[in-house]
Amino acid sequence: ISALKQRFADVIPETRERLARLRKEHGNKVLGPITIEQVIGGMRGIKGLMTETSKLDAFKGIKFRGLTLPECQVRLPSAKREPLPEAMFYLLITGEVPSNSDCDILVREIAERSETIPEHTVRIVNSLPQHMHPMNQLSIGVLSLQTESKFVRAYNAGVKKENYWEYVLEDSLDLIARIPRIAAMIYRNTYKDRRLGPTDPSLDLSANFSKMMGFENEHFWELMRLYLTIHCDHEGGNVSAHATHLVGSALSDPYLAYSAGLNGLAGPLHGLANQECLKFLLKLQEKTGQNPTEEVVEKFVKEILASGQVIPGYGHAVLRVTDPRFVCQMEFAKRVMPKDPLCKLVATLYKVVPRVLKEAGKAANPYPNVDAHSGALLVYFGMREFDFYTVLFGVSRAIGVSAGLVWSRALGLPIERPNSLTMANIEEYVSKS
Ligand code: FAM
Repeated sequence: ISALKQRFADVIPETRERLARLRKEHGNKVLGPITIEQVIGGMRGIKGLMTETSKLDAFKGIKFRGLTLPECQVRLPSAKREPLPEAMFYLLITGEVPSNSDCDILVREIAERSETIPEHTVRIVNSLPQHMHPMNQLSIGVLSLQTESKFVRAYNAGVKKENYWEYVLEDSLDLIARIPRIAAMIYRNTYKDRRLGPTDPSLDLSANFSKMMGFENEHFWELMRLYLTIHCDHEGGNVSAHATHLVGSALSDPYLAYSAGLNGLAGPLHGLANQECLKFLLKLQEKTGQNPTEEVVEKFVKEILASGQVIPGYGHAVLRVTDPRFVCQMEFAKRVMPKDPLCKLVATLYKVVPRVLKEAGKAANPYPNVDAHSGALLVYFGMREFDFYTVLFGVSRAIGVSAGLVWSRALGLPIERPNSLTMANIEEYVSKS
């Protein structure tokens, strides 16, 4: 039994007790009102989900098990400097920062699990047409892995509810280990020569993922470690996390559940936004040249706003400060590629856009989000295929949402079934109140 599984098994009883106490002593307390506007408006702000892995703070950004991103960068084990996504999974599952040796065991375990991919998955992914969006290919690939689900086998064999988590954890580890290989196959099939780069069993998930895609630059491996760590989780209400949780609540296995999450991530208002950001940057560069002044950039930004479009990469539904995930990518750029014109353009936009958006007075948050930077970093290393960027996001998000699934099963959370109303129901309620 691995350190991760043992540690998780240790913390489950006390967490179950906490939950039971909360339910028993406070179960009928009211957490907040629900307005009709919220019911119509995408349930914004309704406190209606319990997610253990992370919590978004409007001013500090995402907290993973209580740790801010800068704290994670300092405390999580690394291969060189950036935190390892494997360490993040350990943190999300156990609530504790792993020791270097426990993290190493997990890195090795995931590397071993990544070696085996069913033959039919390889055949299915290789048969997909090149013009199919990489996100659709990823979702199909993940779904095809479902034949391997240990949870399904255990469930059919009648395993007890209190032990579901063990098999969901097994499936999650397999999924996290295998999804990079599927993503790399999609990258090579869609844009390159269909041959995967060689892996090295002594390396971590991010390095091998990069190698399979054909990136041998070790700075790119570091970028992947950072990228896969910072995109993994953003509390429970976002579309990919919520969709995964919802489908998992029907006791669909992690492959079925995450495939659903990926389908949500593929939407332009969610994960696809990062490719929009890069398009915007390239358009700006094309129009204004390599090193435009702040004045020139400001003019361009104002024109975009005047034409009724949004500035991609800026604003957020919850955050009210610069996204710390933007900040750490900007720091990476300053360290690794200080002279890169596209990253400099990102920095110039950062000086200009918040001021312009504040002046315009509409956006609740005029600061950049995670998507404002990632494309420029990837382009620097030669990954210009921006249709693929959301797949990277998907590889990362598997870590957070499967940790969420493991917790949901460990706590025995029930099937999700909110009440829905017709417009007539609401009108009737209003007429009586
Ligand atoms: N540029 C121009 N106007 C903006 C804006 C931006 N970047 N962000 C918000 N606004 C406008 C918004 O369109 C709305 O105008 P209307 O009242 O005319 O509809 C007004 O400001 C109030 O919106 P809000 O309350 O500040 O934002 P929301 O919570 O409704 O929406 C976002 C949040 C992220 C969808 C929105 O800020 C946006 O469209 N940003 C640009 C696209 C983007 O960067 N998406 C990435 C999101 C990312 F975090 C992710 O999920 N991957």
